[in-house]
Formats: sequence, structure tokens, C-alpha cells
Amino acid sequence: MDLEHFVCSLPKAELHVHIEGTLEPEMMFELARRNGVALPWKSVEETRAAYAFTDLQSFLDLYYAGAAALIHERDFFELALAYFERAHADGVVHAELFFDPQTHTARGVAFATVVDGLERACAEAQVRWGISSRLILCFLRHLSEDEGFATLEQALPQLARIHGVGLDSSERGHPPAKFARLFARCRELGLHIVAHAGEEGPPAYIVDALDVLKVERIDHGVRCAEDPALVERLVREQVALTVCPLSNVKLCVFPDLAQHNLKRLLEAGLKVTINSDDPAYFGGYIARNFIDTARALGLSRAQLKRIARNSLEASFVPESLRTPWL
Ligand code: ES4
Ligand code: ZN
Repeated sequence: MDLEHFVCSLPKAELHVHIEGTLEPEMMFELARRNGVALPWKSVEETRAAYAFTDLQSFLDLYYAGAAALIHERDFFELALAYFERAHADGVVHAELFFDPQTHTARGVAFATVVDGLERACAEAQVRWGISSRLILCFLRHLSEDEGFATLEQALPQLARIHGVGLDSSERGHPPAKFARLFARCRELGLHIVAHAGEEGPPAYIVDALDVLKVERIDHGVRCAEDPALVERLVREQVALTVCPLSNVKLCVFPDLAQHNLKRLLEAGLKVTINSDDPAYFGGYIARNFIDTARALGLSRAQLKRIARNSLEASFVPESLRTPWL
């Protein structure tokens, strides 16, 4: 079997995808036209040409600009349904979607509008493709903890539909400890906890995410390699890392895929997974991430199976609810 077929036929969970990061320029322009929203680009081609990033912030500036096209419940539904269709083609059987409510509520979009649309797509994906899914609310770390608390307040009526919380956006200068009280409250509410850490930020932010926020998985985490004691701990505790190789190259965390540390982390015994992050911006969905990484690093089929298996094991679906392949 060729590599493409092998990768797509592996049942896998996607644990690190920002639904706003699946907004392809074609849909962005269609929604902007439908909603009367002005975009900073003149065409789909000009938009794609602007996707040359130098770091995380240079990406985030464009990502938030693009997200402004999303206004109505139907927009969020169509966005997520298009993602699920691609994910199904890539062999995804379960997806845990990040969403950034603060990006939308700041523009006057109601919190419930976002969740209504996403949840309707989740239900449709279950029916059409048998994909199970979960929603994870991400707090924007460049905003204050108080703004996070205000968002949590808006989320309370929707909490039955939200399974976890995460922390994303600009990492440098915004350590996990800034959100200690907010995440303590989220834990009391019974929410699952994750955080982006060690993408651009130092290994100390990963330690903080574990000890202060008490995360169950680390999003990215690739800079753990700079701290051997931390690597040892992550191996011992089998904390899953949701690694996003194409994202890391696009945002200049590694100069190219051949220099990515994923294979080294995997062979050190870390619970590594492969994910797409913001596939509309970074050049590929989850299967593309698997295939390009496998080729660049020479991952064996046994290693690819291990990575897919890790993703199913690290999902937030309780053991009792797991289908045979989950
Ligand atoms: C993100 Cl790649 C990445 N890192 C941090 N925050 C994000 N939000 C969307 N994509
Ligand atoms: Zn991310």
C-alpha cells in the first residue's frame, strides 16, 4: 500500500485543530461577501500569497483578520462541516475542536451563536461520517485573566456542550501562571484542561502548564527537548503532546521538516500525536502532516501506527464510551 493510503486508512483522532484555522480563503471570501464584511485582501490569490509567516504573531494577525468573516450560526456550521468532510477523508474518527470565542464576542457575535453552529456541525458529522467530536474553548492568553473569567461566565449556560478548556494565542510574555485562578475554576467545573506550551515559549511554560494549570495534554510542547528532566517527566507521566509539524515549519519553530524533533521525541518514549493546527493557513490537513513528516524524518509504518494509536488513547472520550476503534 502506498504511504497516502496507509496514512488515510489509519483510524486517528485529531486533538489539535483550531476551527477558525480551517477557514479556507475561498470560504472566507464567500462569507465576507454574504455578510458584507471587508477583508484586508483583494482576492483569494492575494490572501494565500500573504501566508508567509515569520513567527506566531505574524500568523495570528492574519488569522484574526480572516475570522472576522464569521458572523452567523450558519457560518460556523458550514466552517466546521467543511472541516469534518476533509477530516473524514483523512481517516479521522474523532476530533476535538478548539474554538476562540473571544475573537467573536469582541466583534458582537454572541457566544451561543458560535457554539450553536459548531455543535450542529458536530451532530451532522456523527450522522454523515460517524465522526465523534468534542468542543474545547480556548482562552486567548494575550487578554487578561479577568476577560477570561467574563468569557467563562458567558460559557456557563453552554457548559454541557463544552468538554474542555485550552489556552492559545501569543505565547511569549503570557505564561500559563497568568491564568492560574481561571483554570482552577474550570477544573472545579469538571472541564478537561489543555494548554499551548513550548511552541515558541520556553520549557518552563510546559512545567507551569502541568503544575499550575494541571493540564492533561500539552499542545505543541516541542521545546521540552531543551530540558532533559522535563522530557523524563513527560515520558514517565505519559503526557500526550499534540504536535503540529507543518505549523511548526510555517511559523519558523523549525527551519524545515527534516529538522523537526518529532522522531527524537517519539523514540525517547514521549506520547506524541500529529495534528493540523490551522490547516487552511499552514498548507495541509492531518494526513498531509503525517505523510510529509513521515517522508522528511523516515518514520516507519509501525511508528505511524503508534502515533495514530496515541491520538485515540489521549482523546477525552471516556473508556466506557469508546467504539471498537477508539
Ligand atoms: C495558534 Cl499555531 C497557534 N498557536 C497559538 N495560538 C493559536 N491560535 C490559533 N493557532
Ligand atoms: Zn494551536
